[in-house]
Amino acid sequence: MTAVLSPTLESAYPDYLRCLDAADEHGAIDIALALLDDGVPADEVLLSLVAPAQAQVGEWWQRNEWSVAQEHAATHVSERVVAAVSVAVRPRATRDRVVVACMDGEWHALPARLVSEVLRLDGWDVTFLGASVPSPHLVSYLHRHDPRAVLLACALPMRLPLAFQAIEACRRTDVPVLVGGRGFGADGRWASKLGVAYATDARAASSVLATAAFDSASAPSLVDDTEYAGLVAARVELIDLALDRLDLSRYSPAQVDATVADLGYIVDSLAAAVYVDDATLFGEFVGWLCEVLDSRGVPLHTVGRTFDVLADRLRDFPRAHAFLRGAAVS
Ligand code: B12
Repeated sequence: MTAVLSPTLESAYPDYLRCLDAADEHGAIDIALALLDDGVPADEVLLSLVAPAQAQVGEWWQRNEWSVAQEHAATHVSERVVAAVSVAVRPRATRDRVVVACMDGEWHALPARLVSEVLRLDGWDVTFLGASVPSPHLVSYLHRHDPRAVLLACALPMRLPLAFQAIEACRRTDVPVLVGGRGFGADGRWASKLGVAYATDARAASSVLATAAFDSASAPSLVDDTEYAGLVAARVELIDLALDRLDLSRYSPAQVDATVADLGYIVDSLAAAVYVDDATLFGEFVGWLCEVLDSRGVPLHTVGRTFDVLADRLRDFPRAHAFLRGAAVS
């Protein structure tokens, strides 16, 4: 990924990536603090150094150039950098209280954390609840603290139906909801389908929060969810069916586990695409899946065969059937 950075940041960026690669926590913190000393604003350090470096980490993992362990080590370093920047700057809250949370099942806490810190720098009094907050607990927290708004993060499009449930649960507390994260699509198009206010990043979130009545929600434009409900009900059966048709005799136990997980992602992404009635959600997922599998030496014809098996079973599911038939496996 090519990040567009100011000259000072530009020269620091490769060194920062090297620190992530070496899991060099102190080196990475030194780089971030030196940038602050040089007058680079803290939000710039968070959004133009830490955030693109994390996206780069994701691409290395996606292409199988980095292991999960390397990604975890790098993410830990970035978390420490965010904490160090936050301690160094210590902004004072001058604006209302807002709550930032990852929806249930969402483990990408760092993006939401970056958003929280940048909002703090902009004067908001932020409570960051972290990863995977179960909706009932979030709701009771909102009842108790009655913030100006709750910001919900979703990083994976396949989780959109669950995101909508979390949004609806929060709305019943009368606390305005603002969402963000890659899960809502690059341009937030699936947030508009769900009829919820969306911000592309933390700076945009701050502007939206400053707008009165930003969550005067438009109605969601979801088609009837009978087909989605049918897919959810058939989830286990679909995974079993696809597993039956694969020749797993030469797979190691770890490969079988990974295959089961991938089949779960396929069914969940298909169901999410049906939910928002958008073939591009499934198409983007398939592009990502093919890159992940191809870089790990999995022959892509197995994906094509799996889609045939699922499409055959899902003849009575018009949208799911069309999305499977329209998916380009390459
Ligand atoms: C670190 C990481 C993890 C860590 C997270 C740890 C942590 N403490 O956060 C762990 C190991 C848990 C993880 C798990 C998984 N991950 Co992951 N992960 C990443 C990675 C490398 C970095 C995340 C990050 O910090 N990004 C940096 C932030 C700043 O980027 P950002 O999301 O664009 O955020 C900006 C905006 O979107 C916005 N924003 C974000 N959130 C919010 C919220 C609000 C309210 C607002 C207003 C704005 C906003 O503002 C941010 C700042 O500008 C990303 C790569 C990537 N491109 O992000 C993959 C990535 C998101 N993960 C991915 C995947 C597939 C997974 C797993 C499914 C992997 C697996 N097989 O288990 C699981 C799912 C776990 C789950 N159920 O949540 C894929 C998603 C692919 C896709 N097309 O859906 C990615 C893109 C990697 C890749 N290139 O393939 N992951």
